[in-house]
Amino acid sequence: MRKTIRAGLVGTAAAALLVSSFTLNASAAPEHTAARGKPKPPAADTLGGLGQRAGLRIGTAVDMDALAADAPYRARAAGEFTSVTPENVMKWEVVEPRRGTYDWSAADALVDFARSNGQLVRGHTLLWHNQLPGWLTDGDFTADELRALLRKHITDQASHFKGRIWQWDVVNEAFNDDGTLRDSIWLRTLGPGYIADAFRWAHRADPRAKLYINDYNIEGVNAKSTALYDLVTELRAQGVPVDGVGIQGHLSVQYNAPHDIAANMKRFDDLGLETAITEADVRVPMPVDSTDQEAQAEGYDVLLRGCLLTRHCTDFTVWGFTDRYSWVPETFEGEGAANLLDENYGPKPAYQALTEDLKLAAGRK
Ligand code: 9MR
Repeated sequence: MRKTIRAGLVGTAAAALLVSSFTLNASAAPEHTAARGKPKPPAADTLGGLGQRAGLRIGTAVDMDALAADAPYRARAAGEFTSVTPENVMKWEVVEPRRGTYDWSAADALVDFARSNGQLVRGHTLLWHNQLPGWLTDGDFTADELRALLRKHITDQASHFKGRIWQWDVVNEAFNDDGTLRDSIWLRTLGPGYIADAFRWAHRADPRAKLYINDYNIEGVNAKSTALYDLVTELRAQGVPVDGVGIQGHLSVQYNAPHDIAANMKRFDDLGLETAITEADVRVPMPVDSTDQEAQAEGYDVLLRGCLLTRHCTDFTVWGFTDRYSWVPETFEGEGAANLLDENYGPKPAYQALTEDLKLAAGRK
């Protein structure tokens, strides 16, 4: 199966597209941020090193508890990737556990880690319906009060990290799968204009950060991705500072891989927007067998190739890199093993698949 896919890629117009997209991707990383780190080139045979040759950042979500406690995790996070995303520590409930009292310590630690390893940071996330502090969700705020709180949160957080964040996931998961806007505290109280406001506030606080809208189940062309497309078209027409679309990429081998991802990403690219794969993982029913692992490799491969075939796809981030630490088993009963490396850091076929894709891409640059 995988051989067929690869042969298809090489043998079609896709190969020609690869050549042009890699040249352009090379200019996608912001020089101002990269130059300020202590750039330490990643080893040539790592995902990050291969990605660099292909003109693309390869990132991971980072679990700060694992980073503190587990030396092999730390070494891999530092050495394999060229961008990082905090898995949890930039979320509102973590940074402002009590109203008016900020705790940036864990998030600052990640930014420092990234800087010392020459990595860029994807900030995640300024506005979400989940992981909000209790004082906010339990508070009985008027619309004016809530709007002021949101504005302050976005302004304070983006200002705190000003100049140190490459891309912000400004708005996360605003849509339902049917393309309607999600019923959240924000939509209910502030109306749909909260999305444009969030981008404007973030841009004012950190004008050089690239501002993304991020969601799941928008890999292929469907009702949700089309609604998001319509929204960003409108926002751009109104001059709202939205720079990119983040496609999370949480897949399961129980569903078809999104083979139309490149066509979907192209329509955002054609609007002049950047794109990124921001949270890739591919879960499997447990216990895992080799067929599942091949299907998993195909899932990762489809996601990465979507990015490689898209001119301004800037980054491919996995949501964790080892099965030792993953959100999946707690959320999907009976599923797991969603990452590139097993619990003992052994590479799976999916890791190999990404390596091959990047080598092909780098060789064509
Ligand atoms: O991986 C995160 C997990 O540790 C948290 O418990 C969870 C809480 O909702 O959020 C997970 O990360 C999510 C991300 O922030 C947004 N997209 C979906 C991710 C997986 O749920």
